[in-house]
Amino acid sequence: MTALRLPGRAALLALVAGALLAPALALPAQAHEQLVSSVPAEGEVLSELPPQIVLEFTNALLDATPAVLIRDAADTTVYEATPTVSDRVATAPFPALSDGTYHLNWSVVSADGHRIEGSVSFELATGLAGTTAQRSRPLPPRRPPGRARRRRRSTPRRPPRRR
Ligand SMILES: [Cu+2]
Repeated sequence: MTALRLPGRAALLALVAGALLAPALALPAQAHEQLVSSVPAEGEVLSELPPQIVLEFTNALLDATPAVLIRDAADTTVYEATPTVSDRVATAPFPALSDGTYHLNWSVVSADGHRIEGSVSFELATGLAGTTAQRSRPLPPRRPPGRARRRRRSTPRRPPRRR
């Protein structure tokens, strides 16, 4: 009958256990749908252009303005598309891009009505020159706009040449 002598401690243990478990139990209810797999995969180095961008999610998607876009290493948008949504999967044609590193940004609405967004980084190493993007290397940092203007302004100040 030792258990009957310790009701206080048992109750305290139950409380502590409950307090520890509560946050863990609350998580699944708050979690949105997620990206399960993608083509290209995160961090993937592709030696061939895949035929399609494929984004697979944990649950069905709503066909509510889904969007994908690809940015190159200079953060220039080189591709934008409205993917086709079918159940848990969104697909879009894969563009003919030059070799380089890219970010694929996606935005879809999951079945619970929440818009979810994410980004997948990948690298193309096909040895081919693409048609959509001309550069395979990131652009050098842009010149401040003042420099070009200054040069243009200095031209009329030059003394006229002798004829
Ligand atoms: Cu959600």
